[in-house]
Amino acid sequence: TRVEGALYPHESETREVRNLDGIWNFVKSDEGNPTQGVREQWYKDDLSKVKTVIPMPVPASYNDITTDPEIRDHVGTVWYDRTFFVPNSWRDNQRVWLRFGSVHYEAFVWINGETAVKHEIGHLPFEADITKFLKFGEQNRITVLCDNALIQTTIPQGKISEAQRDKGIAIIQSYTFDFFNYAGIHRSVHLFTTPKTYIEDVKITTDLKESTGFIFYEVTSNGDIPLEELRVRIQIKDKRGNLVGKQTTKASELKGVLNIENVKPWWPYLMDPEPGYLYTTEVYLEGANGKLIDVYRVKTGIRTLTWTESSFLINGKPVYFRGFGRHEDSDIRGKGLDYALLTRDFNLLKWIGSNVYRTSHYPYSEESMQFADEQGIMIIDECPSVDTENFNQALLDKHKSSLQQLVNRDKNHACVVMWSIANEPRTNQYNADTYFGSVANYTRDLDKTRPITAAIAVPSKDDKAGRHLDIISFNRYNGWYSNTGRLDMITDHLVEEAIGWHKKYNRPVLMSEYGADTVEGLHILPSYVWSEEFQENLFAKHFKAFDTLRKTGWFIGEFVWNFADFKTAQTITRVGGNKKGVFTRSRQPKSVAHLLRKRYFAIGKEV
Ligand code: GCB
Repeated sequence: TRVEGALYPHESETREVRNLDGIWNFVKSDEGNPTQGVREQWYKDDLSKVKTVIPMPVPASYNDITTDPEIRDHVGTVWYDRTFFVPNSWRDNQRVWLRFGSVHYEAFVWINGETAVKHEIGHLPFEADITKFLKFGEQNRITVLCDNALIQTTIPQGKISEAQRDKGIAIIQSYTFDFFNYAGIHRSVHLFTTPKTYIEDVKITTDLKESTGFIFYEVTSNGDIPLEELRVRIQIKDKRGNLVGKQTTKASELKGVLNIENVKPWWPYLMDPEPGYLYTTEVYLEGANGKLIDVYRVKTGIRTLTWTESSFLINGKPVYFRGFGRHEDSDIRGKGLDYALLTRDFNLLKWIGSNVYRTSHYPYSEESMQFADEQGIMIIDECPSVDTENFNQALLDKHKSSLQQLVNRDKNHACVVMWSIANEPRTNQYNADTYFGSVANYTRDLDKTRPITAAIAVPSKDDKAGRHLDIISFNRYNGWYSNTGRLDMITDHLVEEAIGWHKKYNRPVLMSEYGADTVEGLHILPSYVWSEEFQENLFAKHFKAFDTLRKTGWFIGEFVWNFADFKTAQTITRVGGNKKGVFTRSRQPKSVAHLLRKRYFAIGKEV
């Protein structure tokens, strides 16, 4: 099976990388006519020759860039194109690849009018060898069709319907999940080169024994040179660039293990004075005669993960998670990758003393995963399945595919400490047991080194999926959705529910969501829903329950919903979006942030 986009495009002495980010041309199909452009072959020439184009930034969601509601709320297909130059120097003896970090939800890509690659499921990378479509030493054209429609067999699910509107029919996209269905070319577009025979994948796992670290590596190559004529030379460098380990395999054997003496393990933030310590694994693919063929470097954090019926340990030490559910979301850019935002968010995570977040409710950018490795922020890595219902085979296949692509992409990240296979699936429904048994086992086959969880919202007594998980995560909005405004109905309910989960499944338990919508600057005393006072009081009642639960030994973490305010579909329960952020959408603290900061640092100091 083809390894889809397994390696992030890093440059090396055998690889060049070029970025196609910038302003592209953009046009949307007419409403209700998503196949128009394909039928009329818009990809055969510049889009500007068939339609009036507007400028559109890449990476970004297209929704909030213009002032046109028809673009913000568009359902169906949109088109992008641009030209780029390919130098003569790329002509010989190499492959040229095209790689997208993410296009939501489905993408078709043409190069100079020829089909180059297709991909379904947002938030995941895809790539293709486009050498044969290119004109070297000349200008080339790339055309992208992007479809945002969600139906019952997409991940996540949605529904499309028609409704009457003034002068015609409207296409309505509905979905039950609570974040705006932003669409477009969300992450960077890269062109990169590799030699004809190249490193296709590198898989790294690590282990520790006293002061020795172990790096297990497995390299996959692809290309014309037969495996018998290939070997790999591995070099491990420490953070300062000193060589601390090396090894050359026998021909045709592209795997092995290296020992690192006096190892510096990868630790989460506040568990070590130097959290996020990374080595570099340098992979040299060589001919049997030692001739250099391809080079790729992977950052490697050396750490172990272990889990029992009551605990989760990193490097043998129990971990208590102080975290957040988050979103990739900000004004104007929507879900578009933005380095300024990314850096600000990590600064805030560290300011508040957090050691973890869940990538609710889809995979986040590869750039953010690299950041988390370096900062020692742990990640519960979630696939894009949210609010799943009406379980069926087509959905199951796609759900598995999303996990296969996710594990493939993120397997080498030290920051990833758990896979989350779903958020709030309807696990009380018929078939949920076999469906999630299948998804969990499939994920475990892909990676046995990390535990599996899912964020569940049905009451524990009705749940049919938890027995397939290693760690139970539950979402509950005491004082908000249940017993709204009743601060006196939070602590005991929460303690009882957590105990219920542990009793039913005998697994470690964490709370993956709790919170209250809060309008920044709204003050009401005594505290009242939507006010900053209410958010603070509601958090304090949760803290009381968490402190009781922590004494049990099996309660392993608390995750606020949400890190920051974010945009949702238009509804009467959301004023300008979901306001459960501890930070505003522009990343400034609400008053609860200071309260949470005291708690997260106090707990962080205990370890
Ligand atoms: C949930 C969902 C999350 C929502 C949140 C809310 O349970 O998992 O996506 O945003 O509740 O605020 O309603």
